[in-house]
Amino acid sequence: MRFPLTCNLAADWRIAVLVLSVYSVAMCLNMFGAGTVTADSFVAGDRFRDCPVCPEMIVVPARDFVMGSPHYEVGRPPQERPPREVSVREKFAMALYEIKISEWKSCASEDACASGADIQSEGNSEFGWREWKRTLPVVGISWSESKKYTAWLASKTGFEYRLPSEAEWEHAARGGTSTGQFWDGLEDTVCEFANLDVSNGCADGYEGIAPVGSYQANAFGLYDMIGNVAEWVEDCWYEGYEWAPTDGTPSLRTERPEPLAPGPVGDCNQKVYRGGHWKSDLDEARSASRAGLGMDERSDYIGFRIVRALP
Ligand SMILES: [Ca+2]
Ligand SMILES: [Ca+2]
Repeated sequence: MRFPLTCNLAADWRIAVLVLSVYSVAMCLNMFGAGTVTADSFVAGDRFRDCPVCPEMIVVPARDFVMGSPHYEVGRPPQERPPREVSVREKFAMALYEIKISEWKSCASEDACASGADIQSEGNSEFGWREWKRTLPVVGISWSESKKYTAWLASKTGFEYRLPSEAEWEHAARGGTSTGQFWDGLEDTVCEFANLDVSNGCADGYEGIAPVGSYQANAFGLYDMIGNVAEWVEDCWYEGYEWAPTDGTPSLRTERPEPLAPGPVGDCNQKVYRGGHWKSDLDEARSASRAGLGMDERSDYIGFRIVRALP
């Protein structure tokens, strides 16, 4: 009975192809984030990318940490105080690098991000940012414009992409440390970890912005959290942490909890940016250091980095 045997072999072969195809599709869906991957599937340090032009992400652990300048850092500006215990309750994913020019261009090419004409009038290059290598981080992007990028990524992937809260950012920058910088703070080691102003004495070959990932990562595997380009976060600007949330969410408060309560009032027309940049001295390039700028202002010092919630 050779005929049925041939039939069975052919059928087996077709089933094998079918199973392989279904498996491949499932793998693709998982790879691009449309599968049933839950937060429990991720562990800290996992890397993934939700689409071919999406930034590479790394999973940051949930943790309690002390946010702000510790008491022993004498003379720190009041906006870094009072130091307080903050609980980042959920692990999340953060872009390994500052958002690159090439990544911004993917958004701009779909008309979802600013792409030139309106920025050109300010005398910059074709796309309104400095066009060196494609691995350079994008700068000259306002806070409002950076939000368009996260909205584009969210709609493209179906995942919650957004700017980090200031608490998430500082937790990620510290990488489990409580010192001024995530490295040991010795002056002769600075040049291995951060692209800062030439006055820091680094013969690193970059007087301006460096390609992302040119310096060593912190303990969470994140590059350039300190230095290179400063990074927008979600929070409104405020002069101190008196009324800032302690659960890892952004501070969006514009009024005191009670009219006569002491402490600063937030200004949501200004947003916080973090980490110092290529023109910063060491004092500015600390995990606790913070600054604010108008939400529609642009700067050659400021780019951004994104996070994604894990479902
Ligand atoms: Ca440098
Ligand atoms: Ca940076």
